[in-house]
Amino acid sequence: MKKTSSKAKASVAIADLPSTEELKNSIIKHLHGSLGTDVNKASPQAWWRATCAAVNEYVYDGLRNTQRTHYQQNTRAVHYFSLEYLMGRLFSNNLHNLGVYDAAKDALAQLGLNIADLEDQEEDMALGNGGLGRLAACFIDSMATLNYPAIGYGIHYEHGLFKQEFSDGRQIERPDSWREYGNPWEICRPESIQEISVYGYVETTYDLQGKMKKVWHPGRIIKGVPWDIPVVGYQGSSVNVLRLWESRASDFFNWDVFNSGGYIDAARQNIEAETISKVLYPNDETDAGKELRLIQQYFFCSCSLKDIIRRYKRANGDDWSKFPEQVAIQLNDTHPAVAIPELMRILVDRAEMSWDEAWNLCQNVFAYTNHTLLPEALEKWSVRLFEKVLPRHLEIIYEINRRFLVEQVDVLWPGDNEKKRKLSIIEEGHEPMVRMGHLSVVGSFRVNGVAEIHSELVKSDLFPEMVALWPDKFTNVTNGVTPRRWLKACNPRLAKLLDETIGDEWPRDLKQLNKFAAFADDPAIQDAFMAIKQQNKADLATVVKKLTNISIDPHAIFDIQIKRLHEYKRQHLNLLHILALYRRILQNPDYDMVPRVFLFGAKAAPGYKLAKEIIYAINKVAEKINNDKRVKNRLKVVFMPNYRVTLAEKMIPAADVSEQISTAGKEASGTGNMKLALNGAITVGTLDGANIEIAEEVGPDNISIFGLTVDEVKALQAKGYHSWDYYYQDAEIKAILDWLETDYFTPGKPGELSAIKRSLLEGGDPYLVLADFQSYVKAQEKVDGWYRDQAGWAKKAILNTALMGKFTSDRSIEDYVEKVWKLDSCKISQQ
Ligand code: T68
Repeated sequence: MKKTSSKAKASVAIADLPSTEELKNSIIKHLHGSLGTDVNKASPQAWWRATCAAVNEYVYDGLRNTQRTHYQQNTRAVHYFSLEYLMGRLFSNNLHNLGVYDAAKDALAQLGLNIADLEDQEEDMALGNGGLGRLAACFIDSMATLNYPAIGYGIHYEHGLFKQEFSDGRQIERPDSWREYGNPWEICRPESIQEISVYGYVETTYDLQGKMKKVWHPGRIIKGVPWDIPVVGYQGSSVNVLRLWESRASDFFNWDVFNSGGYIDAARQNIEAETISKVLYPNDETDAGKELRLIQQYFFCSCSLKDIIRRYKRANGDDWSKFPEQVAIQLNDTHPAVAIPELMRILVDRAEMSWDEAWNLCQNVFAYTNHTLLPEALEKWSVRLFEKVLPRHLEIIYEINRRFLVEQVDVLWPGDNEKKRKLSIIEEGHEPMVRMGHLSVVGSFRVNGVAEIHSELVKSDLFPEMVALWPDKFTNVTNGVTPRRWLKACNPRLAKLLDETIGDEWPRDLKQLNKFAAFADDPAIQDAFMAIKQQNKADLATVVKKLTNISIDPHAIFDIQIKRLHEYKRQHLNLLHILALYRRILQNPDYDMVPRVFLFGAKAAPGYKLAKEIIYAINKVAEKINNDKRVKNRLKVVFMPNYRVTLAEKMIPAADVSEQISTAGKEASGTGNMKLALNGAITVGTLDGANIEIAEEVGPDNISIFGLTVDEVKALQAKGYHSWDYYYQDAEIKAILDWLETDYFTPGKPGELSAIKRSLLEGGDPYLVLADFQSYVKAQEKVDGWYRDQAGWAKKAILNTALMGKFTSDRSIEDYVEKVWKLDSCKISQQ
């Protein structure tokens, strides 16, 4: 008899899903048999681990079925190369995707346990900085859900993104040890260990026929140990794998040193090898340029390529001709671009393929996604460093570049040295640099940006000459988010209302949400929708109280800005608006505004001084406002500490207003904007990144747009932007900036908050905060007006949810499949 839990759908990869009773028995079995403890004395940790183990029985079933099917059918697969995966917690995600969340909840309840308490036992898997890393996590969820043969490759960092604490309002970083006591979702695969080389020198040799051969004599050999994390597709579709590499000292190498009496040296080299996967670099949108970072990039690319080739050879032997038919590799930004010369090295030096044949093969395997136009984020490596770490790869890059300049650039622009200088993979100068963006474009068959406008700017502003060379190479794939995590799991109340009104197909077919638009004017649905928002806000108020001891009123507008802290994202513009409101209240005690709670969540890169000053300023202003009786609760400001996926899941369902206020042209796409609108928040935003497409979908009545457009930004900067003019001509701006210099917010310490003013005036206000300020204030006044009409607001909020169907990561993946990967989906057969 087929046994399924009441709610579970027939799944593809997994034959029999457990009933509540079976899950309960399995949890107890694991409590005894895997955890060695008893129901009477088990800690919440032990219960959580036992439940994970019970769930894994089904996950592993799906994993085996998926892997066997892919192997038997010898499918073409995509290999997603990313230095970051911001997974968050996996417990409730896996339960939801398996379709056994309710069964598990009931089973645990019967055991006297609350599932939410167990969820809180799990540390976030924070192996990423922000949008780029979270996008990778959403994508692997979608690839599994849509049954695409796909594998994610990355680094098994021992420490993910730092934990953030505040001390007197200032950010303190603490190490994150997400797997200190082991992680129940990962499987170590010592049978698939790889060894990779770094450092050393290249010898030029000649064979008997006089043919030149380059031999790389590495200085160090490092072992890569793979950890596999099963990626469970929705309703158990496929169970794919995220394979993360951990670095270890090579046994072979240590043995040598050990024998020659160098015990301490061997230990030191062990430590160095293990350093590679120790810690995630906490810099988003900046190029760290550090040796260890380059080694991290090469380490995971080389391990992953060897893994891919091992699997390919198992099916195809030494015949390389089918490689590009079987293998697509997606480079998540330029961080894994060193995979291009590495594959060339393997083909030319190891497989002894001709350069032309190897290059042809390479160019049909790689595709590159660009995530930024910010100059400081465009990766460059000094030639000197490259030569030290990867001497043979540098030679290969030189040869790729030489041929590119001769065979492509000089053919289209004969004798044009300026073009060659601009297009060269090697940037000339005092310190010559390898440009990883150029390398990625030259070595890939497709290049995409992550939102319509961004993809246009990639072509017009970043690589115009490359477009002239290869017009068909460039395309757009607008980002998306998985509705399983970002609606179904994080907002169960709204998910239930949707199930009841439009059916339960929306989590795998988000366009179905369109049907919800028909209810936008229905008073009963409006009431239900607003009641859900109210409950979510009350829940968040409890979290806020617990984390910050600040009391907030769930009836106020919850206005949320959650994202990494960066000048271009303009958290300081938000702060200036808060100060303007505060000042208006002080000047006019009866100032009429809908009470608003401004909530922030953001980590600043540890070395980014101004970003940290902005956090400090927001915290200090918050302290003052929150304790000022004259405000009469019209304003509250909360900076949530340690913003991460798990906190996002609590904040997003409770948002009324979503702040998406980057300088136009700077935010490649944004994905938080999608999550918030999907959960019924109304966006206050600039015409930047995916905001433009969100505005197209929801329509101008349901979004509050402000500020300069990309073209206006360019025109203003071309003509010369003078932020001082705004300071002198706008009394409100002047008063606010001057206020920040006094000791009003930092009693006895004047000047403590002056960094913001300095950057906006002496610093020239590079992100046009002052230019957009009044337009922003008006957009906020519009929102305030809208909120006074609760039925009108409910309609807008409902329409935001209903019209966000485009922004599922399933659609993004289908776009990649069609425009880039050309994959077939593969139905998994059960054994
Ligand atoms: C983000 N980029 C974009 N970078 O800023 C965002 N960078 O607009 C976009 O929606 C998102 O990517 C997904 O496409 C990042 O998150 C990084 O985190 C990063 C990390 C290291 C180095 C450079």
